[in-house]
Amino acid sequence: MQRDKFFKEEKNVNHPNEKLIKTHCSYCGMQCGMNLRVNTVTNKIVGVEPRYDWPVTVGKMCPKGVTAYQQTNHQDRILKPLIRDDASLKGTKEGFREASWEEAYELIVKNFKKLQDEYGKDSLSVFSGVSMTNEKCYLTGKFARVALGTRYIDYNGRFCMSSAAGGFLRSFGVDRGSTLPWTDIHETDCLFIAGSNTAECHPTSMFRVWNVQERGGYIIVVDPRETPIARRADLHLDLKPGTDLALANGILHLLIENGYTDNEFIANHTNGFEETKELVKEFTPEYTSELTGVAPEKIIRAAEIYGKAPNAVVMFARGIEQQHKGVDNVSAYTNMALITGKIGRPKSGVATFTGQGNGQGGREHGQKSDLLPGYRKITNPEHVKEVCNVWGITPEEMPKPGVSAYEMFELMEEKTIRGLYLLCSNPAVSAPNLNFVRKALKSLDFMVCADFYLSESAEFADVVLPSVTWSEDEGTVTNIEGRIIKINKAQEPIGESKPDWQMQVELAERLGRGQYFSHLKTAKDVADEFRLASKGGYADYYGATWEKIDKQDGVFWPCRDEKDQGTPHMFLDKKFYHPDGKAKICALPYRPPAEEPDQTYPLRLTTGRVVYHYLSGNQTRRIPFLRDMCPEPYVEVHPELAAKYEIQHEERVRLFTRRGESIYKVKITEAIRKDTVFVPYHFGHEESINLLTIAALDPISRMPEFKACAAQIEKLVVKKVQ
Ligand SMILES: Nc1nc2c(c(=O)[nH]1)N[C@H]1C(S)=C(S)[C@@H](COP(=O)(O)OP(=O)(O)OC[C@H]3O[C@@H](n4cnc5c(=O)[nH]c(N)nc54)[C@H](O)[C@@H]3O)O[C@H]1N2
Ligand SMILES: Nc1nc2c(c(=O)[nH]1)N[C@H]1C(S)=C(S)[C@@H](COP(=O)(O)OP(=O)(O)OC[C@H]3O[C@@H](n4cnc5c(=O)[nH]c(N)nc54)[C@H](O)[C@@H]3O)O[C@H]1N2
Ligand code: SF4
Ligand SMILES: [Mo]
Repeated sequence: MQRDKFFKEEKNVNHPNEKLIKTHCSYCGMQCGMNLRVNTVTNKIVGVEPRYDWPVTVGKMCPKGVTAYQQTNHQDRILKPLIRDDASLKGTKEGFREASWEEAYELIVKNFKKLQDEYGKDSLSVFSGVSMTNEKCYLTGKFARVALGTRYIDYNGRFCMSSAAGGFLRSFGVDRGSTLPWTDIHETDCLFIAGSNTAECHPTSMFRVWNVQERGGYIIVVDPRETPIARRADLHLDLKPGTDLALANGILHLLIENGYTDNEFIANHTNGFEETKELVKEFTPEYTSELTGVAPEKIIRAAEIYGKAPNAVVMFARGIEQQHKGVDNVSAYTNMALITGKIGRPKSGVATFTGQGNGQGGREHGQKSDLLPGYRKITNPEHVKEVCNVWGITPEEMPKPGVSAYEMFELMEEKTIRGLYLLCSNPAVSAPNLNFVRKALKSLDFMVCADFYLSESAEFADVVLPSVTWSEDEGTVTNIEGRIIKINKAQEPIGESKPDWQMQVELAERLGRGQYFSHLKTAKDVADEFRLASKGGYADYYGATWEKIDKQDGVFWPCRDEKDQGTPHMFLDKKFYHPDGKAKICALPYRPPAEEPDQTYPLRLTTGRVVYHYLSGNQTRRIPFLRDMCPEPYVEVHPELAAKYEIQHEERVRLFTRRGESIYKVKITEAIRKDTVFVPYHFGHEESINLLTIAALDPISRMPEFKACAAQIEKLVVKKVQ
């Protein structure tokens, strides 16, 4: 029977006063299919149901997804613009008053103009995020470069996907997070998963993961913690944080030694094999074990399973990417697929678990300091010309490349950057080395923050603009697979909130740049211009019309024209995107984490997520069920380490590094290495683990090393009351 899935609105027969709006979850890169339930009398969202007709997640959702609808009409929504008159209250929640849009815009324009007149165009900056649609991400890049005319724009993907992007660009010449569709994954023979807490962070991938085992295949997990996926895996390589490059080289060594290479594939489709072979020679199981702390037998077994598997997928996430050698880690694990030829065919390949909802599309279309729409380079005159043709500016008017996210804070602190337009990110929680970052935000002359809830970062703003949640606007996002999908509007914006693209158009007009923006009256107008701007770039979305997306259950990029149905599998023709059509096998010498444990800081601190919260927690800490399930952060400590420090389960301890300190409840668990502690990062103010993390940046991706630094624990001294 032909299923009729091409209409957007369904009548909800179980609830006569409701309609269903087909859409996807607001949170992670899985972008699970859901129907939002909308009351047809009040026209408000009242609930959610999973979508079984969505091929990627087939009716699965996680605790965040099933409660995501509660964000829209939440009591904490900002309903009108907020202005703070007393700058001395910056850094607190205090001192905001409601204002009209006109007053807020006037104040922003006055201050932005004043700063640019006095200190030049580049005194302003834009810091954005990728929980937004492609259209909004695209327009944010144009807003920075055409409306503000500044070079300083970057975004939170710098803390998220930038190392994966850098590694894929180097290995393949193209950065699409997955070389194959998710609907292939359960049919492979081996999943090699490094640095991904899949069960908590991409939970709706798990039915495919377990299915691999059920079909007789193998799961190998690389993680310093015994996460839920590691617990049931066939092999858990419990390495020391920050040592992945050594492990990958050790596995490459064995794959080569034991004859698992595909020599024909190597000869015809790759470069760099001989140097790599030479480099990994010294990474014997014993030497690799010494560096990583993983038993040699486990390394041998991992190479054997991966090597023998007819099909295999190498997967990874932030555990390997958020290191100051994240790009090298990505290329090193990618080498496994390249030397064995397990890529460019169904059921085999390489994939990163894309983090944010639009972590893929949001990095392709101009929010990054050096990129323009369609993944074009701002340093390439041809690329600049192509985008200028769409924007209607001259190449001379295009700003130069800026700097990465963390480096923007450095420029704020030294007063090179004096104004900030922040949207869709909460860096006062999520950036590393927070004592410094908060100081940088405080030192700004003028700051605007667009958000739908007052975030910890909004507390530093002079003006807060009420944006809408994902359910009050429409557009596309690109999911974990590289599939462009459609987000539909379920409800009108509440209060006076507006979508970000609309604010940017209205601000551009008031900044005297209306000629480049005024034609954009709907999200669809932005979409049409955006597709055109991506046309001809390698992330080409031109053929991905909303109609086609609806009809095909999404469209994989590149999709170059009306006839093109998109590209679910990359490299089927064995053509990579480097000029010679070959992939690069990279020879990558091992280097340790930026900060190794020593006498004063003998422990390794690593950070990450729990299933109940999302990123900085500004959204999920407000949802009662999620807050109840995980009300506060904690530090995971192995029983032997706890015994050594004489600390008990649930006792509060001081955790500190060279950069900062905080107090956490202890969670004693055998699921962590004895030399490592872990803290989830979803909490604000004095609870933020980023007060302690290190801003050691990867030389290529400029990704901070969130996953490894040196730390120490101390019992709290209880002062006796006199
Ligand atoms: N519940 C939930 N889901 C989410 C998110 C969320 O905030 N909450 N965020 C989304 C986003 S934006 C992202 S980026 C993804 C992140 O998804 P993941 O990368 O899976 O999540 P993390 O918890 O950051 O880290 C993954 C694992 O890396 C391990 N790890 C730490 N150090 C190392 C190391 O040196 N090497 C290796 N191999 N592993 C290490 C940690 O123990 C952890 O289990 O999740 C997405 N999904
Ligand atoms: N220690 C440590 N730190 C980390 C990480 C880690 O593993 N460890 N992971 C890093 C990673 S992978 C990531 S992705 C970052 C994420 O860190 P952030 O960028 O801070 O992520 P969010 O909490 O999603 O912040 C988004 C903010 O924008 C708002 N928002 C959501 N949608 C919209 C919208 O459409 N428009 C507007 N204007 N606002 C919106 C939300 O309410 C929220 O306040 O954190 C990084 N920081
Ligand atoms: S897995 Fe990700 S996209 Fe799916 S419901 Fe959970 S948070 Fe939403
Ligand atoms: Mo992320």
